[in-house]
Amino acid sequence: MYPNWILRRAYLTPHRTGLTFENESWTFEQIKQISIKRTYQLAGLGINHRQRIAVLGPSKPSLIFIMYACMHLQCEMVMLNRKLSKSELQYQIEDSQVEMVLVEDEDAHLLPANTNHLLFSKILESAEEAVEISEEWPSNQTTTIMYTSGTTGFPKGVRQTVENHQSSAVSSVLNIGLSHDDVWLCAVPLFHISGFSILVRSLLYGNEVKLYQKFDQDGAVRDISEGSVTHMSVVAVILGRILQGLEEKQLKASPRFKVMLPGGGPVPVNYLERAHKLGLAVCQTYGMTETSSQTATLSNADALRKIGSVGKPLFFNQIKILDATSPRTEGEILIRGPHVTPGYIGRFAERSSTINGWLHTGDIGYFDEEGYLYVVDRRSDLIISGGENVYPAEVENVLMGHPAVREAGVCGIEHEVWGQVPVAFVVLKHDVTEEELIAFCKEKLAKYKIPKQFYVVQALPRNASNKLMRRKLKELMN
Ligand code: S0N
Ligand code: AMP
Ligand code: MG
Ligand code: MG
Ligand code: MG
Repeated sequence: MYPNWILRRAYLTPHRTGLTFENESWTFEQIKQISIKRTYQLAGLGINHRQRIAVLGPSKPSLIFIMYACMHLQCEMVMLNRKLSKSELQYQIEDSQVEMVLVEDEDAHLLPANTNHLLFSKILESAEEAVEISEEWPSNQTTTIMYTSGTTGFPKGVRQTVENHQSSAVSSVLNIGLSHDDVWLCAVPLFHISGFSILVRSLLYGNEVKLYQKFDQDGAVRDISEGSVTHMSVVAVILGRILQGLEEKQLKASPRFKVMLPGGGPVPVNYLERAHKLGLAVCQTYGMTETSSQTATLSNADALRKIGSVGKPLFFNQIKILDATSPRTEGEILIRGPHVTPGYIGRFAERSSTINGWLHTGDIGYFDEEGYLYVVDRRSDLIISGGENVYPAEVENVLMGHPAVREAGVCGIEHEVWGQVPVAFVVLKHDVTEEELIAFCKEKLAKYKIPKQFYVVQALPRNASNKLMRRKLKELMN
């Protein structure tokens, strides 16, 4: 058993600020009081202990208080990505068999018709029913479920347990440190582990979270240069915008600023070099939904000497390269440790997430002679656009549903703004315009998954067993 993080934190440091948003802030005691009130209101509306429910809303304190109420109720929270299309949300709601979606009013229009849901406004005006709130949580209890794409084109719901989150937070701090007067800027979505893990670290260490509803270049540049924040988690696109902002305004990071944590995909080495010139300590990290955030992170001291590396495995976990017997041999990255998911839910519930305890990531990397990990290629065919995953199979499945499309192949190309974007290659049955295909995709896919270019081709590259060779698609562009 582990302590209920919210109650324990409020007990230890009730008066310390835990959260700020725009011009408001909340102490840990206030966070506890509000989250308990929401717990009783949810109970009043018939939400029971240990139910599986989904949450959907913009990154605002209201969402955090509802999530903490769900944690008091020991519910399994399915974290819905608000950029998804209705049909993608429908899939996750059905696959997870949630009993209810708790949704911020302004996001209600995102839900598919006939979804069982409760608006936040309804929860806030509901009568309270006092229920018991446990002081302790079982370590293997599922706290959150986050969907991540799969090679089959069907997203998988990944379980993240109390132990997964807690060991991840402890490992993080053993490496990069965190003290109670630090302030972690959260401008990445709370529905991703990049954002949610910032909350968990704050509850465990008692530091403040400064929450942005969405990333804001001017605000972040101000916070970093003035020293009102000390830590920030970013993806490459966000880091790029911060560097540009600092450079244009000829500002440097405040000496109070400690760590910029870029992850979720590769980070251009040029960004890392520019960051160091601006006095911005950058610790590249490698992590994923299945590991409840970081699994290897470069430490501050090594940041320049080992530029391009994602560092060493964090304290509690092991990383090895499949079949590698010497340094610099590339192979699939395997991970083992208390932060690795115990498995999936829904249609993938029977599929094991590990083999002999090792998570096979599909990512390719190597260790150097000193034991520093380098990630050289991402898992199978995954495209990462601005930190959001696009699985080619998912887009291909949608395109093949169009009556004019006989075959479809999707791959990623480099992109100035987003790092990578998807492009599509189609073999047609009859004529169709690009506009029609885009409109069709819009119905079914999040915007960032819609191919930026369409190429009509005579045939797709396939191997002897008729399998699509996505790596060869790019050759058809000329
Ligand atoms: C980069 C972000 C902020 C861009 O969003 P922005 O600027 O707010 O755009 P919008 O105003 O919403 O929309 C404007 C137009 O741009 C399109 N668009 C938006 N985002 C994308 C995108 N990603 N790709 C392509 N297009 C995009 C919109 O559709 C809109 O188009 P038009 O104008 O045509 O309507 C935003 O994308 C963002 O927040 N990205 C980050 C997401 C993220 O956090 N990913 C990480 C997921 N991975 C993990 O969580 C595991 C790794 C991890 O844990 C980690 C990761 C990072 C750092 C630390 C950790 C850790 O280990 O702790
Ligand atoms: P997600 O499923 O959204 O959690 O994305 C995790 C995936 O992002 C990993 O499996 C990698 O493919 C990729 N990734 C994360 N961090 C890095 C990094 N530092 N360098 C390269 N790829 C990364
Ligand atoms: Mg994933
Ligand atoms: Mg946005
Ligand atoms: Mg991702």
